[in-house]
Amino acid sequence: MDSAGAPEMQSVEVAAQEPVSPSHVQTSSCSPDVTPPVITCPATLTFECTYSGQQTVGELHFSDNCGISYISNPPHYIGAPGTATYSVYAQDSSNNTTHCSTVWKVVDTQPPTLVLNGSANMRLPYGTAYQEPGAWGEDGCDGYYYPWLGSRIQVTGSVNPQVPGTYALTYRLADYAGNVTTATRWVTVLSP
Ligand SMILES: [Ca+2]
Ligand SMILES: [Ca+2]
Repeated sequence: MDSAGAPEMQSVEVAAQEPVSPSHVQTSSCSPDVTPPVITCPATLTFECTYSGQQTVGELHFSDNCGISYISNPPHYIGAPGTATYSVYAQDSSNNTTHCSTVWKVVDTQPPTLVLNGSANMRLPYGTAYQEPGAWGEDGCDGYYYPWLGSRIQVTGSVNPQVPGTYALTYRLADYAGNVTTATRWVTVLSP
């Protein structure tokens, strides 16, 4: 048994504790039972990052000559991209244990959401200074950008209220994984 994994056993409430079907039990070798369970994990799992999310290994294959008493399959946080190895372990009714390991890859492949405050098509009276209404964003992995709006959303372009015409302002928001979303605001300076 992996001592580092022991505390996580307390939070398990998954399919792991399903009873073992009678076909898996051979009672003739159960006194005493010295054979640990057999358990198979997926070698690698890939999850899309969700900033508040958790996952378990999912469907496991396990058996024992006498009967499984416990499978640990605690949920793990998938709120940040990265790679980690997690163990699942099984215990039989005679306290023999065995474990298997899965490499978890958490990825962020989804671009953020970017929403403009105010209209995307503004009309500005001639000679009136342009007031930037701003924008906000959020990302399924990184969470909400609002508190750090100024540092995360880049705006390029400018408006000259002394020169009638239509100007494009481009907003760009990148999540920490580098996925990018852009939006454009059109500002028309009216003729005097
Ligand atoms: Ca056994
Ligand atoms: Ca993302």
